[in-house]
Amino acid sequence: MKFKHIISTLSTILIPSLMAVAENPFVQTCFTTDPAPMVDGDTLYVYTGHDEDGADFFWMQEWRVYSTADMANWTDHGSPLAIEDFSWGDDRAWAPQCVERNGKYYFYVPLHSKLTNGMAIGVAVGDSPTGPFKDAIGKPLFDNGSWDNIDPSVFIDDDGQAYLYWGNPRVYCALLNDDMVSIKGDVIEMEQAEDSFGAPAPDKRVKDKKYRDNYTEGPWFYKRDGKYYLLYAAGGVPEHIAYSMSDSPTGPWKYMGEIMPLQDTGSFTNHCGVADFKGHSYFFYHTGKLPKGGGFARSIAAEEFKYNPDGTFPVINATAEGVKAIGTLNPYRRVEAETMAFSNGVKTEQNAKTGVYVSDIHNGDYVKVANVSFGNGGPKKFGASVASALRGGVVEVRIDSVDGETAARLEVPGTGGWEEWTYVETPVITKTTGNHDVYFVFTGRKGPKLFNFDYWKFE
Ligand code: FUB
Repeated sequence: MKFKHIISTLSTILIPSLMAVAENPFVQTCFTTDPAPMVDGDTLYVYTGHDEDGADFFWMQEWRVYSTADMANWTDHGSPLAIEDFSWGDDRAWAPQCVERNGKYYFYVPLHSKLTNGMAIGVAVGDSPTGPFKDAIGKPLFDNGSWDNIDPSVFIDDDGQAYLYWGNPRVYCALLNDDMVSIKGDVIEMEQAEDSFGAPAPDKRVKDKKYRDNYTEGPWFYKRDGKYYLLYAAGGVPEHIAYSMSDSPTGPWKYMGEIMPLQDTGSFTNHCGVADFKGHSYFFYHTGKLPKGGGFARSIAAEEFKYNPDGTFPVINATAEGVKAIGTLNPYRRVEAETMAFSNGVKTEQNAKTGVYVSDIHNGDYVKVANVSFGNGGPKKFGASVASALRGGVVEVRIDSVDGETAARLEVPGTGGWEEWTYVETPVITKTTGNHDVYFVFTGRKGPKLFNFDYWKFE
């Protein structure tokens, strides 16, 4: 039995469905990094980097987006932005952040600049949180040939002034014009001192002196209840997460201590983002905890926390359980197959015709959808859009665990191509009411890929 399978099976025995969670790391279909949450209406989006399988450095090619309405089921929106969308960039799709202003979505990213051979900050713009995005200005937003220019974090203050923070190992701040795609005035380098960031900037440190902490990279800048927060990866490598607070958006900053101390995560970097969503506060970070994970194969995770009464942070530790569901999923409308609380074995792919779909399905793989609300009557029919260039297989719809009661058994035929989609239906065999975790367990011939899976629905 695969490791992930054992963990998931145990968790379904131990956790009743009303306590449904998105297990950490909460994306299992590929490696994801540097999570940047953004709340837009009743949805929380997370923008990420993407570590390539088998990488020996941060050779990252694209950024990805995931969303949730309930904190347990995450929809994979694929990659709406990649290195090739910036004519002036050629490498290192590092830590992003997206913010909304006046109905437009501004996607700030660091990447390697062909123009100066350093890292530069770019900005793309789109009309929706999931893109498509395009380079907003056809040139870098900031590019001076320095390797410091990574990890942009943008926040729009109550008076409309937007601020951009970034940097490794120095921390910089610039004001943005209202257009969000140009810098107003000079770039300010924040003074680093023991009081503000735990230690002076690297070139000003006294050799062998032990400092309280030190700023490294990955700033996350925002305001809450009138206080400004700057969270960051600290301590060099391995990194922990620390923070500073201020009464003003441009400092002076006061070092406040560690939020996520060093954890046994298998990743020597950490990178955080914070969001309040539907009355809860969430801390996002990354680890190397997926199978085959590590320093260049990272995965995003989340924890719920409560601010202390004075607005300071509690200490937050990494958990395998992740965060609890704060809503249910309606199975009586089309649900994308790439909406999931956990998966084992499968991957996702995307193209212009179909969008994102679940692929690489083999015998025994499965997808878990958490806290599905069947109501009192229960469904009569289950259907799914599937495609197979080979012989297809079966979607077993299991309730509450991979071995749970079978609610339906959908035969998937060969359709003549991996992109030849057909909608197949089957009667529900077992009456299912109330809230349950649903497992789509895929079975068929051992060895080959069985089919692709685009969306599903109960009726
Ligand atoms: O993901 C590439 C780099 O690693 C990020 O820009 C840093 O914050 C660190 O997480």
